[in-house]
Amino acid sequence: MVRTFLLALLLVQVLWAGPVRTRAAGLAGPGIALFLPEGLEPAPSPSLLRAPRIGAPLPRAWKLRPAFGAGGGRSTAHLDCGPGVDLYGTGEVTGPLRRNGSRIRLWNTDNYGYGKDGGRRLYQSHPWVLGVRRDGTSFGVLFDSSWKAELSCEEGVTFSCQGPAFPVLVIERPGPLAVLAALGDLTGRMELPPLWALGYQQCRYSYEPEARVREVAREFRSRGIPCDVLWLDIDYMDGYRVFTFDPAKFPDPARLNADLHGQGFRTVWMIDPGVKADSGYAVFRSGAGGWVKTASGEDFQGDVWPGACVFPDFTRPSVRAWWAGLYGPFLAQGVDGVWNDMNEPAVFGTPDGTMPEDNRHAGGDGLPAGPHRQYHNLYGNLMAQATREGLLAARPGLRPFVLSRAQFLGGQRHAATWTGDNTSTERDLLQSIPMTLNLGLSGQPFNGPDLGGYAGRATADLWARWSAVGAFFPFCRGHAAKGPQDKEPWAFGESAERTARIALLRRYRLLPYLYTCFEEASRTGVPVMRPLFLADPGNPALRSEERAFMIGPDLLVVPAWAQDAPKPRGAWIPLALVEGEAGDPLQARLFLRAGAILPLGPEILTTRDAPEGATTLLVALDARGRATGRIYADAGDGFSYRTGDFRLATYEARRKGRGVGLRLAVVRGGRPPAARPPRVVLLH
Ligand code: NBV
Repeated sequence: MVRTFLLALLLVQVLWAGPVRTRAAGLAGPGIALFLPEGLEPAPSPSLLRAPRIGAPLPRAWKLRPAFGAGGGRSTAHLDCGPGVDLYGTGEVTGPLRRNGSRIRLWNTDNYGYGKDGGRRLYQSHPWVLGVRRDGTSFGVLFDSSWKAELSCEEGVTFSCQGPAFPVLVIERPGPLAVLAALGDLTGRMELPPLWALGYQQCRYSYEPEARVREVAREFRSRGIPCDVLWLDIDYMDGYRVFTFDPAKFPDPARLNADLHGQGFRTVWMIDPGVKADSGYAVFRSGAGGWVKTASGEDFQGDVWPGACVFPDFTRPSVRAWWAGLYGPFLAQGVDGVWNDMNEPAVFGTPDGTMPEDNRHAGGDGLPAGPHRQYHNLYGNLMAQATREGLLAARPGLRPFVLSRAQFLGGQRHAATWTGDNTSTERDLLQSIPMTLNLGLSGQPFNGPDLGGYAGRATADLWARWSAVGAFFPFCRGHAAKGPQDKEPWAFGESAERTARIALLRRYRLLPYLYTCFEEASRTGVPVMRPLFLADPGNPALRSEERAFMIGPDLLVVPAWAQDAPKPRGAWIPLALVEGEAGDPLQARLFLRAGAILPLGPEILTTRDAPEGATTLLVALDARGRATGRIYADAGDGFSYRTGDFRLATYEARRKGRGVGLRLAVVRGGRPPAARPPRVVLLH
């Protein structure tokens, strides 16, 4: 009923909007069309790396052309995609993988338990749709506007925003992977993360005081459960003042970090955007003049954790530089990574949980001054950008790791992300897979949900099943809300603990492959975690599969509850990686594509102990008795890889009698191979 009403409302909006002529249309690159409506003011793009320009006329046969409209304070664009098209992307969304028939709101929202607005608006906005036709040929549509908007995949694709006219880009490619690579060209790619960020991460709201953090660290090591990162949530701060430490609960953060480093852990600490309005607080004093303003020009104040707060105006280059500078002394405490939360921005006690839409941002460096309605969706992105720049300035020799809750299309350039405050329910376990997949199909490869569910109580069974499959998500972090229930791997009894240990050991064995997939994503923009249809775009039976998924091109992950899932074309060979996995009914089934070579490492508890490259190459020969595989290795951190200090090796295997012969076919990069060559194991 409500849905029908809202659909009618959207249609009315679109119909009321009178047509607007396309002022110019042409090719901005091979297979990339740019459409500019009448009335478009020149403005920098919120998500593109470079302003696109029309360089050649649009081919006559070009099919997908937006119809622009305007009226009632809205600007719209509608594309008729033709019959038989499957739609994906649209960013961080609840609901099915296949987006046909869905409608979302692009207005970054702190959405606890995905309860607000039926979860149709979450923490991030991606005005982007990927379309796959029956024959597998594909297109992408990018609506280049950050204004408050709605995106509908109900009848074709419609974007309707409460802002001025905007450009539309349409990418045409022979398949969906090529569309995603083009999206990466346009909006930028994730920078290669440090290897440690691919390990398992354990979080809680909040581990406090520091003795509790040490206890969690000890448990991981004594129980032999892999873990690389411990997270410090908001309660480490002194009265929730960002860039401070509670003197009683965390008297010596540098010592704590050093001790954890000694045990092979890294730490990530939270920094929120709200700065306590407190004249005795150095960050408040030093940021004076840089806060977001009300419509009447005062500093806007809103309540968050510390009470009354001001909010840095991250649209201003000088404010981003000031914010970046705050990280120097903070990181000097041995902090490894930073977590930006609440940056939609969330503001308590307001009608919509954020600041007024007519608040003012000053802009700068080409960004025009504008109302919050224009910059709301970019706020988290600009904050993450400043954070990343701060980490880089403080430690120019190390790869920054930043996690940001709010983001916008192109946000992968600055930070990884997670899907916010999900719940410990079957619903959120199941939908965490299509959510992670659709973020990957929207340009963000480094993401995942709170494993086990954040809010509410988890049963041992739900938590164990989630860890069994979550071990394969690109961002792999267990987290839990404040409250009575602990959700560490040992909190649910022996059997769930065993399931988590096996699942995480599998992940750690797969690190050489996972790192190779991350490197590819950072270079080309293709996702790490992929829906099955990317491996076989011509097969319509795969288009809605949202239980089973792939890691990279070769590894198929079938959750225990999805044994009937279809498989992409070709033969798929079952894999065993860790002792005990076959006897655990909750483990996902893993399959290697026949024709692939999978690089593996040993069972380890932290990436600090990871040998470089692979210790084993698992070979799955195809029907012709051949297989190929690639493995990327470098120093695991730092930037020497940019000047050739890496090794990207392509191996080729061939059947030889009853065994297999392996050949190093191509090597890129100047890094020498590991001293010990990998063991070659033929899969049958
Ligand atoms: O900082 C506390 C939490 C955090 O644990 C969670 O991951 C974020 O999504 N944060 C939200 C603020 C309040 C949550 C109720």
